[in-house]
Amino acid sequence: MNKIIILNGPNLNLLGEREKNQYGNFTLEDVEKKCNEYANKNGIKLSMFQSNIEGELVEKIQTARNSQDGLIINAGGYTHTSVAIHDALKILKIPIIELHISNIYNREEFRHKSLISKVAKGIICGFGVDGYIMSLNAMKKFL
Ligand code: CA2
Repeated sequence: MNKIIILNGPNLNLLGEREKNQYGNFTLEDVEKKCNEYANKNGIKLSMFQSNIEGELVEKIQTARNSQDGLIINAGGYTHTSVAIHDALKILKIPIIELHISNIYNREEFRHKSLISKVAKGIICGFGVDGYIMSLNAMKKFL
């Protein structure tokens, strides 16, 4: 059974509560439920983890090195700033998918730069929370 981890970065715990026009009505709990349903149907052993703390995300990435077959990351605001997350991801040998709910390229200029893209095998962005299922489907094909 393939093991996949989905990491969510800062503020994604607030999904569905604010900024609904940008990120939609679904809560992170709703998204996790949909992902778990998809994983169960598709024989994937799925883990999901959200943190607002950069170091906690780095630690999860390091742990994934020897325990996961694929990693999907929506690093939130850290996408645009975190050398530490970039460096941790760079060490992994498993496929990485960068995920964003919104299209970061039609938003403010500071969101156009991603430090994750350079180490990702593929990027899914702009499809709302459907992107989570899309990225699991895409990851299945990489494994
Ligand atoms: O579009 C995405 O998925 C983002 O990664 C979301 C981040 C943003 O900083 C990135 O540029 C693009 C923001 C996380 C969600 O922030 C919320 C803030 C308030 C209410 C709900 C979510």
